[in-house]
Amino acid sequence: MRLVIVSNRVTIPERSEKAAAGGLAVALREALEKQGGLWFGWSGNVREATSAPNVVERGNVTYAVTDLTEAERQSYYLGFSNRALWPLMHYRLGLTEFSRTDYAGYLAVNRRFAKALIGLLRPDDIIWIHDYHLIPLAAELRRRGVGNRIGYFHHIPWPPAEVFGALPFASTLASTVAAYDLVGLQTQTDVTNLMGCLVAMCGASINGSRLRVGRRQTQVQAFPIGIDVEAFRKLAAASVRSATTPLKATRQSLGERKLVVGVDRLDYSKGIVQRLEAFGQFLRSHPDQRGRVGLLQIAPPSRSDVPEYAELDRQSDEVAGRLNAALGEFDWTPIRVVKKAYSRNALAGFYRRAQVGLVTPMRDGMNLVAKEYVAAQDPADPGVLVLSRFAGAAHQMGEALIVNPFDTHEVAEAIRTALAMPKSERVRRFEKLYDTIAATDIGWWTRSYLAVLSGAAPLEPEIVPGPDKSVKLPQGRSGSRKPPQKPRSAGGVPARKLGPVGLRGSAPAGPQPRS
Ligand code: GDG
Repeated sequence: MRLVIVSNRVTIPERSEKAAAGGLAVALREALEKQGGLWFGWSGNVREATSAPNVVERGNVTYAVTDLTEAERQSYYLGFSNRALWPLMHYRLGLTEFSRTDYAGYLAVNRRFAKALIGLLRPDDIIWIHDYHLIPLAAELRRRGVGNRIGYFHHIPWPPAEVFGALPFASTLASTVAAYDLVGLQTQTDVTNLMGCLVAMCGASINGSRLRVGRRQTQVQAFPIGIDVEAFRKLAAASVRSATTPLKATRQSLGERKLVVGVDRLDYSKGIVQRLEAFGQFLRSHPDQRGRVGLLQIAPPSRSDVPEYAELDRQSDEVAGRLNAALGEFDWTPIRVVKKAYSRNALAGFYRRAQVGLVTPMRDGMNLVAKEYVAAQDPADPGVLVLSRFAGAAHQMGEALIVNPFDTHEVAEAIRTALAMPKSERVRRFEKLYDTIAATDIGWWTRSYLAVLSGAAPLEPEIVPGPDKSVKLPQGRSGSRKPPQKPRSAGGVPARKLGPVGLRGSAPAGPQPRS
């Protein structure tokens, strides 16, 4: 039985590993290589006209990628996904830009992906769809008669109904969630919010972790994503002996000085500007620390075609420049912001060298950097994690110094507390954090999710509701509700019930997140 993963962006790996800046990409590649199967999605390329997917084999993984037209990239990716859904899901209504053309493009690409995927599916495939770009994909597959088990994992937060409801057509989009057999979210808070949206907007009823809309039943559950803890621990331990350029140069340039590290895509959800301000506040409140500690912020650029990201790029330069000018010395630069991606080896080395890991997103689904920082520490002399209470990771990692990223003074004081923390206390906190992330690592996450998906309740021959009649979409895509069709299976083969996918472990093992 094959595993089929679908995600917005698929990078066909080169023979040699390259630096990758996306948490989703890093996590999924690790998961699929262990399991084997098919990975379908956007190639990242833009073409005048789209054609059949390009299929490439790499070991036990088949990659099937399709290009987007420029109009699709604008509406589906940059527009609806990244200017409407991303800010909305991160509770940033002020940044949410809705356009009907973008929404129509988003639905159209999901339809096109569904059509292309159907040609590649086998009747007993188990399908795992990832992230907010593809929320309506299962509804499109079901509409075309796909009866396979289909799961969805939502990597980013899901906001409460009061926030989600600000999106035009919110109830239409929410209703498509009911096409899945299993919906995974990062935390119990996200589960509660999603269920609240479906109850308020689609008249769903809830029975424990099951949600019923019409005749369809969907399991909704938290699966906090993890990292490959053991691999990261080894990388970091090896970095101590590394003679490669960035690490050697860091050792030389820092000398005895302490290091605070931040690693994030350049994204407004990550709180980078607020973090720089907090570090400046820490140096103002504790002048004795000037010259003794520096902040290294690694921030590879991301989505730079979206205006809000270009603005963040400018703003972070401005704030770092202002603070360095006000607080620096001729032989000491307090803040270094480096806007490029480093290898995983180099990152592991930066984490290991840093006395403080500063992970202060304004809102984050999970945040893998928090887990990577802990995995990279020297167990005999570990650093301290300062973690935003609004990161999903805070639900599991209560032994970090938990802060409110909106409170500059609180973050500044947490940096001071972390730098001054006695070794015994650092070791105590580290050991608990390490145990937690090791028990819920990437292998646990994949096994737990797939065990539940493969054992989900039998599918019902039901087509989820189509878009509202009232919805008038541009380009003649009115989305009028069609009568339910008789389900067909993919490729004309009769759909049949699926058994377990033969994965190790049963559902769901290991510690559950604290809510
Ligand atoms: C989404 C959700 C959720 C960063 N810079 C470099 C680099 N990275 C890697 C990190 C980490 C990953 O990127 C970032 O992961 P995050 O979890 O922090 O954030 P998102 O990219 O926003 O991911 C998030 C995640 O999905 C998984 O579900 O946790 O909440 O927003 O692995 O190390 N990697 C390399 N060079 C860099 O310069 N090699």
